[in-house]
Amino acid sequence: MRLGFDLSGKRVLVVGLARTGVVTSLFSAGYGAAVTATDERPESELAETAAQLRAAGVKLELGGHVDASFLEQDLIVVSPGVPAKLPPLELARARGIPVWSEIELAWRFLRGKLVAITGSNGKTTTTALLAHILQTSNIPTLVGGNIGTPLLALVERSTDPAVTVAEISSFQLETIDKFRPEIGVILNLTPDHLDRHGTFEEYAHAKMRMFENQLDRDSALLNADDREVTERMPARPHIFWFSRQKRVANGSFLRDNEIIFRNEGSEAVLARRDQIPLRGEHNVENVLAACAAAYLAGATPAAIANGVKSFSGVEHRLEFAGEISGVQFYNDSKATNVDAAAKAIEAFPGPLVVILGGKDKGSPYTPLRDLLHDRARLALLIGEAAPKIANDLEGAVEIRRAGTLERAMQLAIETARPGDTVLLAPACSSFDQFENYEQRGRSFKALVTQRAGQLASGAAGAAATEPSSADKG
Ligand code: UMA
Repeated sequence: MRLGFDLSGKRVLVVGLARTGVVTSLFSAGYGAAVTATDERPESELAETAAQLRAAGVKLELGGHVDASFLEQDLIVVSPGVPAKLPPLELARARGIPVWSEIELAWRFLRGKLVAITGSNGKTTTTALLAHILQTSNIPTLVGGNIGTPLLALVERSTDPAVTVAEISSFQLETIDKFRPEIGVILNLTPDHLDRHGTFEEYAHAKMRMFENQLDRDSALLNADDREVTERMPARPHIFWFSRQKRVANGSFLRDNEIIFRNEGSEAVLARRDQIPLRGEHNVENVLAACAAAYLAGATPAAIANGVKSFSGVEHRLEFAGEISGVQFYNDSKATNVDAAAKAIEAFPGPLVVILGGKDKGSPYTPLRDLLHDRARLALLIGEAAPKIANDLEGAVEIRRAGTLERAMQLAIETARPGDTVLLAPACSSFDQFENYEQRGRSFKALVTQRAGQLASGAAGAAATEPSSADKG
């Protein structure tokens, strides 16, 4: 039974007007709240959104935030991209006004079971895989959160027998209150978003808030191989583990080729390792987590195996983008931190040409040194973070500053030899040069397609101009 929240007649301020803020404003207005929505961007950049919201009766404050408005509210809902410590939010908190993330509000309205997945890396793949397994099991499934669709957008479609699979970020967890998933999953904890959270400890604290309201009857599924996770094991929920390295008493693990789930002495075989269609050892962990969560959410072993086998992967995650003259191109634009980039590089034996860079997030790039030294013939650097990356990688691998993705692709194509792999695994966010990592990934793929097309038309052109043997005679 969810807590609910009566929005009718309440004054609600929505901060940030991208995907989350628009859905939150319309949802709150639809439930009878008096909604004000604010964004630091000016109306000229938000024309369509502004028209849509005004039509729904939402009052707008654009081109900056007005402190006084933050103090005249019953509830403030912030978008994930809005810093939780924004000064007017602190003023509101000091007045006792609740500041919630959108997932808090959504949780109060969502019907059915919530499986929430967090971690530094693998969230999107695990969320998509779990949703796919549950769909394969004919369990009514909704999927959303950090993966792209705000959870509030799922509320109207949620039903009591449904399972909502939610990818949850540290930004979203920073401002929860009573948010409580029936099944909470944490995949791993490595430094990320330090530019926002300040320290690893603060970041890890935000992530572990996922479990803070869970009750004895809820489940927490944790990575037994990650010390940063095991050290922070929550006290209250029923604990399950997943492990690639050991056989756990309660949870999922590998035994030879089998993925086993064990609980209080009884065992089930959920799938086989050789059925996993994804590259990389890190994906074995994601599959172990998704299989265990699916089993806990009611999927049968047969359906889990079918779901694993038939999963086609996630866009921008070790996504094959094409082949040009014997060189394969892979798009891992979603590798927006150092650990994700390391896992992507580890998934290929080499030789690699790796494209790195973008907006720095505050972590050192030195953990990539050995991997690049062993597997890469060249690192091509783009974006704002290039000087710091060059400094951190100096001497480990040949480095060239490419500046833009276009130039990096040109250099990659010139340098790579047949059998090589060109990998976009930036280890940075994209916001210095792109709207988001999706746009960066799509640009990469478009460049591959474009270049392949040029070569094909060049070859066709050459064939067309080459005289036939009859002509030669
Ligand atoms: N803004 C302000 N004031 C501020 C700061 C920002 O008004 O002080 C405004 C911006 O001008 C902009 C809006 O706030 O209009 C930005 O909101 P947002 O960044 O939260 O954008 P959404 O489209 O709502 O996307 C968010 C998540 N974004 C972030 O966490 C940065 C999306 O995750 C998520 O898919 C979406 O909600 C739906 O839940 C993206 C992401 O990059 C994929 N996530 C990070 C990651 O995965 O590493 C955590």
